[in-house]
Amino acid sequence: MALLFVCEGERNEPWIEALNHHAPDLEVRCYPDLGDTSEITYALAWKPPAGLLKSLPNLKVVFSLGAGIDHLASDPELPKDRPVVRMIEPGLTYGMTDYVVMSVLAHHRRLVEFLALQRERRWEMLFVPLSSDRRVGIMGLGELGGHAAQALVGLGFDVAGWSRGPKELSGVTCYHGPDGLGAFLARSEILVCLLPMTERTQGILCAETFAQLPRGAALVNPGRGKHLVETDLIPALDSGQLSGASLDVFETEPLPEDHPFWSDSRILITPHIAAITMPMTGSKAVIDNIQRYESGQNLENVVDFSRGY
Ligand code: NDP
Ligand code: OXD
Repeated sequence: MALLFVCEGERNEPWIEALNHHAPDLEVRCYPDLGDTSEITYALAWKPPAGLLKSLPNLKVVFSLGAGIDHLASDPELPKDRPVVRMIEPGLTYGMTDYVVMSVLAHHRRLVEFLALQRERRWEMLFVPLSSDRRVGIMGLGELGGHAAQALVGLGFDVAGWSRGPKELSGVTCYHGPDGLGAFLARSEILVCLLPMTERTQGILCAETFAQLPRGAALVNPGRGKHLVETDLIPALDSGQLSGASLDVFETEPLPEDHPFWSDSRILITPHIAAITMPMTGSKAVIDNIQRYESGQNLENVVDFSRGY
């Protein structure tokens, strides 16, 4: 039994060390050094080359190195008869909550405007409402959205969330489904997108959606670049319908040098680092699941391809 680690651009050593910390007897191979492919039973992957996973004849389970699985689903040859497990681990969950709290506070406290005033050496006391008077809306109340929502409730914000099916979360006003979207948007002064990328969620952050938000709302998108119709953002900012945006993900990554978002001071940009899977805690999640599987128990966090996440 061997586990194949595939992640372009990531250093392999911390992962080999962490996987072997939790499973000293596990043989870890790193792409492209496959060796005898018939010995590979598990893969832990981020954006594997198309067709690679299909070429492993005895693969039992595919583990996604990330919470999202669009990087696997885009492989037309992904072996869907094998379970695909998405990553849920504290590094991602707490990292994302940090990012969401930071971004919501930045928009709530008008950080971009204060920074502009500082550059002009102007002392101007812009009004900032209480957090309890600020309505934040989180699209996606799963592992990441749910945790971030609870943290914002803890800071006193008036938080709502929107999910596919009905949900109950302490202190959070919950909406769901296409029928709940309008009422959810109408109250979201700061809109955070933590949806997975699916056929239904692609392009959901568009002019039609922005028009349903309160005027001057802010957008925070750490979900996926394709959630946002990028050509709709600057017109919404120019018209005043949106006041600002924090974007961590983009249709094309890295964001091309000549992209208009770079030079727009109303847009705060981070390079897809809102949350990162940590080797030690991420490996533990994988090894725990392998041990569960090997002892005949059900795997946790298996992707349901019929709903796309
Ligand atoms: P989950 O699968 O745990 O949660 C997804 C949530 O979205 C669920 O609440 C689900 O509803 C809801 N949802 C899905 N489809 C719809 C729909 N059509 N309409 C309404 N709600 C919908 O995912 P995670 O929270 O773990 O991760 C979310 C995403 O965050 C990832 O897929 C990834 O794209 C992104 N991400 C980005 C990172 C970054 O660094 N920028 C890092 C990690 C993740 P329900 O509860 O009813 O199923
Ligand atoms: C993820 C990501 O999906 O980092 O985990 O984007």
